[in-house]
Amino acid sequence: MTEYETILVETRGRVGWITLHRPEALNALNTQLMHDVVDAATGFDADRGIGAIVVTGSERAFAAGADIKEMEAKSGLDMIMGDHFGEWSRFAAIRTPVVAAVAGYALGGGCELAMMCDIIIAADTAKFGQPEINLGVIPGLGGSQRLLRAIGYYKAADLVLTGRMMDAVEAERSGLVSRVVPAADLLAEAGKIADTIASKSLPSVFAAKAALDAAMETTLAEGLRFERQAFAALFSTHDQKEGMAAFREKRSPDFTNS
Ligand code: CO8
Repeated sequence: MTEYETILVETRGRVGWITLHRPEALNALNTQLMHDVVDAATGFDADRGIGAIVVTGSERAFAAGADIKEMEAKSGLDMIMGDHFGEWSRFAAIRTPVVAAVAGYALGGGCELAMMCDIIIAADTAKFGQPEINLGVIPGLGGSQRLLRAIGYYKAADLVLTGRMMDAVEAERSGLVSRVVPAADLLAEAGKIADTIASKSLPSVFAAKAALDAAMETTLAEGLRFERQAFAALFSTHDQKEGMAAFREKRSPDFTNS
């Protein structure tokens, strides 16, 4: 397994784990960390032995945002030409479902990274926010777009315009967080969810994620068309026949990802 500078990576069964590891900076997302996460995630995505990915941080911070010290002296042109955003969209585009396991701070780019994942499990210690306005900027990795789609205009505007943080309970109530668990159970719960996803048939998991993504990005009519075609296409897989036969025979399916 590749050694990285800013993350820890391991495989547990069919789940790939990425742990952000810049403790000196509360896992702030610098360029190296972006390269490392994108490389590890796309590597897992290309591996048929992996059916789900977990991204997590430390007890104190999932990630406290993009690295302010790295960005501070840059010009607007530097930000555009350095393509500080582009590589993260490769992470957002991977086929494999990603579970974000969030404890502590998920701020700015940290909250945006969590929102590039498919399921957000929060420890009861988690704090979410888009505090960029306090720095004289605005969210730059989806905080004004994905957050609004997740929690609606008025809640998103409250966070983006005031820069305040919301706790795990408010985040779950708002629809940003899938489930809240006691901090001590966070990794075990995230692991269980990832194991469950990884036990399904890969073609149907990829199709489900693609259909959910389509819902975020297209009109209802186009999304419904996409869903219907993807649904029909799965009837040419072995696993559809196996899944339905297993139901009829009252046994667990033996999926072969084919
Ligand atoms: N960048 C760089 N270093 C950071 C960051 C950060 N985002 N957050 C924390 N650190 C560092 C601190 O500077 C400190 O380092 P040092 O000990 O060397 O001074 C260390 O981590 C510990 O932090 P604190 O001492 O501040 O810890 P506290 O417990 O007192 O406070 C907070 C924790 C509240 C999380 C506080 O650190 C904080 O407010 N951090 C900044 C949060 C923030 O504003 N995030 C948004 C950043 S901008 C952004 O994310 C834009 C995203 C889009 C960019 C796309 C291009 C890449």
